[in-house]
Amino acid sequence: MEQTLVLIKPDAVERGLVGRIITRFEDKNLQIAALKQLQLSRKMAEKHYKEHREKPFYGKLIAHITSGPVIAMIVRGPEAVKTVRCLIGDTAGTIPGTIRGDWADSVTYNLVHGSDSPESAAREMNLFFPKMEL
Ligand code: IDP
Ligand code: MG
Repeated sequence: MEQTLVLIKPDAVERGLVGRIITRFEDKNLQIAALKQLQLSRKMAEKHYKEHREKPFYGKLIAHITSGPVIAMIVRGPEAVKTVRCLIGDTAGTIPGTIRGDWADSVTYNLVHGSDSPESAAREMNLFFPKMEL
């Protein structure tokens, strides 16, 4: 079984989409192995998104992810990294039937984060759930 990190971003929490987003993962028979709500500090946000620090949208990205509470989850199942990314959809939210494709407001307010590889998943799970035995 593989594990991956999912963040339900502040726009989704604000819009009351938490339950419906979790249901998308559960409907695909993925398990929620850990879950917590937290407010990201700037330092934590910068660590999480460090690969984007030179990008033109970086400032907006950090401002958004620190703007309110997020839900952090470890999602578990066969090929969890890939399956979660498929359920989330593309970054811009152009694919109907995916979480972003159905509900995202824009590329900045695209509701949810999913790790992009098993290596990223390991790093991100350790960042958000440092004391858990993964
Ligand atoms: P991903 O979340 O689909 O993996 P990344 O390329 O890793 O997409 O970018 C991280 C986050 O940064 C995206 O989810 C999105 O919120 C934001 N982002 C990415 N590209 C753009 C852009 O071109 N304009 C504004 N925000 C962007
Ligand atoms: Mg990414």
